[in-house]
Amino acid sequence: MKFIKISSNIGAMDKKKGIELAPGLIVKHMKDFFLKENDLLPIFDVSEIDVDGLNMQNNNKKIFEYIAQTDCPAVILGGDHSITYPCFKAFSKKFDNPGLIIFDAHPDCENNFSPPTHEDFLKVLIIKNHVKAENVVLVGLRNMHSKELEFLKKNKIKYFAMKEFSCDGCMEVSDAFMNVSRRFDALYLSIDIDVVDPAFAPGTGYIEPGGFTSRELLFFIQRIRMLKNLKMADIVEVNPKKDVNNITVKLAAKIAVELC
Ligand SMILES: [Mn+2]
Repeated sequence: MKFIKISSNIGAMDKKKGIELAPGLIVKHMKDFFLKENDLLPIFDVSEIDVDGLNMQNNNKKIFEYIAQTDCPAVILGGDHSITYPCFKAFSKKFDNPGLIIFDAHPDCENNFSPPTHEDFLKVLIIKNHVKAENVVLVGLRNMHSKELEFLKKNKIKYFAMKEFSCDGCMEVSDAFMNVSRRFDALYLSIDIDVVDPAFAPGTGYIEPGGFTSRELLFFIQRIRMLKNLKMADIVEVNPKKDVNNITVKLAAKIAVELC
């Protein structure tokens, strides 16, 4: 599998310090895993998009151009969640009916900044027609502003809130989002590490109690990995500066290895 490091923290505003360290450390810890859980060797090569961290527009342009020229499949290691904006924008130009499944505690539809930050990249992707609202699936939501909820409802965006998993069980709810994800010509998977409970992933900017266990997220990833239409993925919002004993970095590395 091809891995692309994007050491960008510029879209995380006041939460940014430390995020730029994540891609390098994730790759370092990917080497700790001997085999994947399906007993196969994890085989990967790593490249990097050179971002300066000063000008977001320049960064986004560089990222867009790089991803536009990248053959799928590929996994992107961020970086804050705003990188999904140029990545998906480039991805969407490659396929007829691209879909986006996002694991996140938040819907990231708060504002409408230009260029978008990690709090509103999804809203801007939708408003600017880089993705059809009906081709977006959100999983693991548990903290959103009322105006974000309104945006999700108005645009009929499919979402599976954290509460549904405790009521109906992981298997049942994951069957539902797997059925939707299968319909697209090409699927982009975006994983904000804060979808995991802070007990399992403390190294991130927004601590949101009541999330998935690391095993639950791995179960979902291993299922999505089997989808033939999965073409690109990203792992974002890991902050080694806020981590405890590398728990979060190692979880991100394990997710990356399972995506190989
Ligand atoms: Mn988030």
